[in-house]
Amino acid sequence: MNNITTKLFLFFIAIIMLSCTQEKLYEKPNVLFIISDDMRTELNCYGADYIHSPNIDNLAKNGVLFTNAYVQQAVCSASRASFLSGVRPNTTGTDYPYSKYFMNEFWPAHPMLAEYFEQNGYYTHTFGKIHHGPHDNLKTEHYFPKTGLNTGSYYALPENIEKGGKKGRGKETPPYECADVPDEAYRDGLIAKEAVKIISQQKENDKPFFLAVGFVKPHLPFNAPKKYWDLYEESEIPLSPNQYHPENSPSYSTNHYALANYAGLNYYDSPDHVLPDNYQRKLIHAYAACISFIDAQVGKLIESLKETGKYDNTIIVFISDHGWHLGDQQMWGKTTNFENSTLAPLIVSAPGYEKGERSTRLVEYVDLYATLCDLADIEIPEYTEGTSFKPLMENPDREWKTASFSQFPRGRKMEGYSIRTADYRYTEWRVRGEKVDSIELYDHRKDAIESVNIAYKKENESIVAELSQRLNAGWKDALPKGVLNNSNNPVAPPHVAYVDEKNRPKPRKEETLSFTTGDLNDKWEQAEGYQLSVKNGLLHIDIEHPANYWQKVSIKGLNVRAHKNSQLIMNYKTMDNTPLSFKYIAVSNGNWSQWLTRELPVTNGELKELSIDLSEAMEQYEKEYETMEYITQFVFCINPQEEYKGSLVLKSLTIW
Ligand SMILES: [Ca+2]
Repeated sequence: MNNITTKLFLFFIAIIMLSCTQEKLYEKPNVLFIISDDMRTELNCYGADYIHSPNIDNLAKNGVLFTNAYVQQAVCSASRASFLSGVRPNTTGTDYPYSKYFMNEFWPAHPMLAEYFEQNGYYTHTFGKIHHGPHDNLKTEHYFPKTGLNTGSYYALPENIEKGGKKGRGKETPPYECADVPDEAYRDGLIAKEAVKIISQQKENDKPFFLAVGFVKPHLPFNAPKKYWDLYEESEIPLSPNQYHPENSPSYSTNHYALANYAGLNYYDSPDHVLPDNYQRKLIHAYAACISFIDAQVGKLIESLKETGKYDNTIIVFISDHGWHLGDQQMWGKTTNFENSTLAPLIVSAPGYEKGERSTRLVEYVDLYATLCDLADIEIPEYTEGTSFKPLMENPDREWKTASFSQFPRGRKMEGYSIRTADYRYTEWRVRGEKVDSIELYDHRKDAIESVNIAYKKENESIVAELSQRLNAGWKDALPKGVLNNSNNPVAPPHVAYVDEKNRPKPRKEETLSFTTGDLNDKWEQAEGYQLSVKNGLLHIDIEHPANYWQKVSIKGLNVRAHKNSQLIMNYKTMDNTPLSFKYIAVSNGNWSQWLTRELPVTNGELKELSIDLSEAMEQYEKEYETMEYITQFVFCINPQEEYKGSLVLKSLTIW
């Protein structure tokens, strides 16, 4: 080659290389991030062989299924705030719902996953339930149908829609529904439909895309079209092998509010707190139908990726936000530190990585942020507190984290911190983050269903000491060999619920509630143990059984300006001359202070007026949170817990 030919040759090589580099930009992988709600690993590919989940099973065949993926806090808001931001609950400061600190300080300074991909050149669009609550605050394009087709309810059957009233669900509506309706009669069908529409538009888009699709099932109520119920024979549905509160475990390790929010049987309807077998089968059948319903929606998304020609270059992630107790440990619900709540599905299919593999290594949902960045070759922000598990996508059996971490509060004063190692789950329930109130230990080699707490057995002293040390050393101490995490985030202040001030109506000077119709004002809500009814303009509050959960009778949607002379005035009578004690809390912006008690004089069936000075409640509140500007909710119980007989009758109630 002479000199000119060489130069020309090099020039053409350079052009080709340049165009390759440009091509490369557009070859960034797309991301389809699918989130289900309250779905534990009850999937066929996870070994629940009675479940019909062909589409998610296929996804697992094309990717890596993680058998030991744990959420950091088993409730929608805290879990989502954590994995969508890439930091842990003590950094987000979000328990339930989203916190003021998270919304006003953390989020504005740290992009959530979809926003971060947008900042890195991606087209982003989110659908359905991604965050918990603040949909309007999402910075990306977002689609969220309020209800299914032609209904104003969580339900599709006319009788359930009617029973649901304004709230759409509640004490009058069943915890499940089987309706012969199309998928789009429920929100998830509409969410899938809209996502398919946007996926098909990506054919023309030369930008890579990040689409997050959040389905709202199998969250209660377990409503699904009949065709998904028909996949199951109810008599063949397996029941939990572990239906009792774990032996030697503190009473607060479980809780029982979820089914009590609906009609039908719950924890208190049976002397041993275990539901009858046929009702358990019905509930699990309904949950399974919801899983198959979601599976079909996942199938639609993947099919449309294939039709659009984007499937081969798309990372697909399938997760939930936490697990669920299906009758396990006497529970139907979440919000615990047990395996049933904290273990959740995680399947990742990514072009160029392992297919059809399972990894038994411990991973955490907080790792998702870093992992997706890593797989898409986007810089992982240094403040994130997860670890990219891309190395497990290449080699699912390699050594990895030595522990995963979860936590759950009980009220504002106690929190359980839990560590899961390959062999054990160990939990410390701490009061005010310091004094340990109780501990739990389960040996997963012998007791995978967590049925007996063995923390107090003499022979376990040394393993308890070791696990306590590891729990207190924290997550940085459990990272894979050679992995460093340089995050140094401040510990968030105590949870103060976020309220969008833009949507707040002008506060009132006082609010008087009276009961002139047969309908309970939509402000009232009774929790487990209470029955509310209106007779001749009087509200009867009857205690049916003792209840250990904090929420009793609640008056919501108040908007009364608080001041130093604020009072609650009750026009009431007592029945049967049973002395009543009245325990109450004034609530502002979702924050509660401590319970205060007032004795209610017996009235021998005559109506009397009683004023309760709210200044002490306000002082308590202000000690813990902030200046109380409004009373937004009032919560009370009568004769709580052990002495539970009695009825209170109200003619009117005024807060000013
Ligand atoms: Ca959830």
